Amino acid sequence: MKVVYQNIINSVTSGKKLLAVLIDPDKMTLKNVPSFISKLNQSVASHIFIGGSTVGENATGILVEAIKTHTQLPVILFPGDVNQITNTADGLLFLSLISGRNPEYLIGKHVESISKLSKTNLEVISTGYVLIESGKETAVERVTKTKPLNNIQEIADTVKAGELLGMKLMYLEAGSGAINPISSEIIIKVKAGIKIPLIVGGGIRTKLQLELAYKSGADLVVIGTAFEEDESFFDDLKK
Ligand code: 1GP
Repeated sequence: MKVVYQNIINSVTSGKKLLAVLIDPDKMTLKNVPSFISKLNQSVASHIFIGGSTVGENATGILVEAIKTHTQLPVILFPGDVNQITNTADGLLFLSLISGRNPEYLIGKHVESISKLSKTNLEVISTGYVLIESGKETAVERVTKTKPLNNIQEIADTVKAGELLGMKLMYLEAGSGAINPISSEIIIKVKAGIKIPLIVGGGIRTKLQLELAYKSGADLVVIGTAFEEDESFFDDLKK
């Protein structure tokens, strides 16, 4: 059953905030999966996102299978490339990098992915992906050869254009390990202009920063690096 998106909408409607833990297949060993997921299960995390900028062939499928034997939480692909598509997940963020002007990441990879996607049963969720300036060059910037946005009106207009194009989710990305998370000012401005759920990620390392993102209007926050660097962060986020 394809319920991932509907469940996000239901949470947003009822005012429930969501947290996705991002796992990079390049950085997670299969041996560490049981203990990592056990801590994750005891936290307020509501989703697991899987993806990275440079992941080897087949690594994603094997990792998702292992994770799914330890949790009931939805596992969503957040792919850096077409080779990260695997049928073992529940859904896929079909990301278009609308902050950039590289046709490969606006539509090219999407066309390339169709033969693979059509052999899966994944729930495909159209998502506008907006890279925001955060203090240092990020992997997304390097891989996609696009520049992040820093003008607040341009950010808000980009997001609105994505919504009007029919995108179902909007993802404000500061980049993995960003020095500065997306500012409250940007989140507030963007949220005021759209009706679709807003995802915010990049550089969030503390409970305070997480709560600030929620307060500013993020519906779903994504955190990866903070858990990679120190799994005891799960203790701050217990159910
Ligand atoms: C990266 O937004 C995600 O794509 C999460 O970022 O790793 O900095 O938490 P962090």
